[in-house]
Amino acid sequence: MADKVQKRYLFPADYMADPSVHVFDGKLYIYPSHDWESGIPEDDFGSHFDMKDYHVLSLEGPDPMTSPVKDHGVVLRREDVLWGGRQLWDCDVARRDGKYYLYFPMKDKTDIFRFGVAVSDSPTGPFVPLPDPMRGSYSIDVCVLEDEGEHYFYFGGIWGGQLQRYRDNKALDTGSTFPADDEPAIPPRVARLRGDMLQFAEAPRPLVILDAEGKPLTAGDNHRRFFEASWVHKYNGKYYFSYSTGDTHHLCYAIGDNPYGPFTYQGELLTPVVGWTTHHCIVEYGGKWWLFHHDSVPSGGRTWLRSLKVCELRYNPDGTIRTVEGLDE
Ligand code: FUB
Repeated sequence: MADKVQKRYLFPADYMADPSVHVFDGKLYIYPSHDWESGIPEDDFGSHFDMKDYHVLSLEGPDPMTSPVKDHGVVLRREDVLWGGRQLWDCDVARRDGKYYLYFPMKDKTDIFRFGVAVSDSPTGPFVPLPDPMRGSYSIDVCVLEDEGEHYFYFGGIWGGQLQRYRDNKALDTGSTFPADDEPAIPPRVARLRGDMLQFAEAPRPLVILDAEGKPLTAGDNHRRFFEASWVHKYNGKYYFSYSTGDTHHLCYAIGDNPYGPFTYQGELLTPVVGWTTHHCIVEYGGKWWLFHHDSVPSGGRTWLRSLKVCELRYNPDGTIRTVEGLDE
């Protein structure tokens, strides 16, 4: 049974999606994708998500449900990225030694998703991109977890996110290959970042999600298996990996004992919203936990024009998350 909770549309002035949220020096910053009406027809590759820049938003007060939200304007443009082609999708920002690193997926000039890094002295940018993508990077949807002095980079997304084109970090000669329904699902990936934050410190590893019997979720289990939208947070010493199931539209989560996993599937944290995609992040702020996500209600269901939302997230005494109802009525 899902909880019906009060939600707030955070930024009605524009269409934004895929929120990554961090609290730096006590202030809450939102790093979203910036949707717009490109006119590109909808397809299974996500061509209609043709985003061309990023903005940074900040919360100007203590309460995500009521405090004003400030737009700091454009902080990175498609044309600033020398190696890039199109589609600036879900980004994230991390801080180390007073510098801020914006990680973003973008298709290169051959239409292959890579990750870029852009650097700033401020959490509100502007961010200056490096001339080349991160070495060995592929696919989409980044989340960076800072944990005990290290930074862990989680990524991946199937279908339009191209993760099915890779095995053991190498592009398959055969192109896209999906496992059979009874085989383990395609896993998201995790890699520790180097101390300079600009490259992976190690080859990306598969992040395995297990069922209650300790078996990896299978590719045919599409109400539970990973599709895209990784996020990791820590609660009471445990690591929570949350993600979207894509074509079945659930936001789910799994719990592990360390940043690499394995993680054991727990359940749904947000039921399907209006719009094909569902994408979120979870953050503690002001002594409460918050779920930031998006839906397509304000655009009348146009799935490529999404709006940012927030609501409180509650835990049960045993550390499981109470499911939030995605529809408001
Ligand atoms: O915003 C483009 C894509 O839609 C994201 O990368 C996915 O997670 C989905 O929200």
